[in-house]
Amino acid sequence: MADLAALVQGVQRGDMRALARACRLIDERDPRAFELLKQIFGHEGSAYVIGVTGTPGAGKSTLVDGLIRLYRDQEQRVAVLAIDPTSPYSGGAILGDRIRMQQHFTDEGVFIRSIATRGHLGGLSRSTGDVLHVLHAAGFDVVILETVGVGQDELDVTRLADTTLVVMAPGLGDDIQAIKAGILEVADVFAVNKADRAGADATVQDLQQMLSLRRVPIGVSKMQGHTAVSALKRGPEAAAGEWVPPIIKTVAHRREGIEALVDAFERHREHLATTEAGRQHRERRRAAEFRAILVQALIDEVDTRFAARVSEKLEAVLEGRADPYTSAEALVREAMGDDE
Ligand SMILES: Nc1nc2c(ncn2[C@@H]2O[C@H](COP(=O)(O)OP(=O)(O)O)[C@@H](O)[C@H]2O)c(=O)[nH]1
Ligand SMILES: [Mg+2]
Repeated sequence: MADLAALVQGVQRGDMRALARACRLIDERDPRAFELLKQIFGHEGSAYVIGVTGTPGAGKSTLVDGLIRLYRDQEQRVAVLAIDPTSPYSGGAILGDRIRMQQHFTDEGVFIRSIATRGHLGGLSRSTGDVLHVLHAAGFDVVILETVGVGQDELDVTRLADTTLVVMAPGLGDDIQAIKAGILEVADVFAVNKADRAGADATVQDLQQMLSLRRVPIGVSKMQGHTAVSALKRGPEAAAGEWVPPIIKTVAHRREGIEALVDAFERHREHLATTEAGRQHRERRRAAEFRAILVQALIDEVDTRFAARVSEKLEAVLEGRADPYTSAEALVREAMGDDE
C-alpha cells in the first residue's frame, strides 16, 4: 500500500514513469489500478480531450504531430493516446507513428502511449476511460485520442472526447465509408487533409452536402431544405445555437491549417461549456461510464464467486439440456440471493 501511495503521488506530479506504470496496471486490470482510480477521483484537473478518427492514411498522425507542436508552443502539457485495437500495444501499426513521434519523447510536457487491449467488457472505451482519469489527475491540459481506423470501437472511443475531429482526404473513398460508420454523427470538426492534392475541394463540397442533408428533418419541403443549406453556410452557430461541424482544409505535413483547427476546437469547447447540449454530452458520458463500471463489477463478482455454478450452467446450455435465457436468469437470481 505504501507502493500505491507512491504511485498516486507520482501520477499527481505528472511523473512519466508513474504514468506509464498506472497505464500498465489498467491494461492488465490489476486490482491496484482500481485502488489508484478510486484515490485520484475527485482530485482531477480537467484536460480538454480531443478524439481524432478517420480512414488510415488520411493524415491523422501527421496532424496530431502538428497539434502537439502548436500546443507545446503555447506551453500546454499534452498527452496522446494512440488507440489500436488490432495489435499488441508495443507493436503493429503504431510503431511507425511512434518513431515519428520520438522527437517528443524527450519532452517532459508530452506523454505518448498506445492502448490496444481487447476483450474487456465495454471494450476499448472502458480502459481508455480509466487512462483518461489518470491523465486528468496528472494535470495535462490537452489529451488527444488518436484511433488507427474507424470501426465501431473507435467511434465508441471518440465518444469519450469533448471534441471529435474526423480527418478525411481526397481520393480515399471517405464519403461512402463516412456514412456507413456513422461518422457524421460523431464529428464535431472535420479536417479535409491533403488539401495540396486535387479533389480536396470536391471532398469539402461532398461533406457540406451530407451535413446539410442531415440537418433537414424528414418531410420538410425542398424549399426549407434550401434554407437549411444557407443556414449552414452562415457558420457554426447558425440554427438556434446548434453546433454545425466546421470543415477545415489542412496540409498536415507542411503544418498548414493547424491554427484554424485549434481555433475550431476552441469554439467547440466554448460551445460545450455554455450550452445545454454540452451539459447533456457530459452527463451522457458520465452515465455511460458508470454503467460500464457497474456491469464490469457485476461480471467480476459473478465470475469469482459463482465460477463453478457458471460452468455448470454453461455445460447444460452446451449440451442442450437448458436454454441460455432461463440459465442466465437463474444465475442472476442466485447471485442476488433471491433464488426462490
Ligand atoms: N500530400 C500530402 N501528404 C500528407 C499530408 N498529410 C499527411 N500526408 C502523408 O500521408 C501519409 C499518411 O499519413 P499518416 O499521418 O500516417 O496517416 P494516418 O494513417 O491517418 O495516421 C504519410 O506518408 C504522410 O506523410 C498532406 O497534407 N498532404
Ligand atoms: Mg496514424
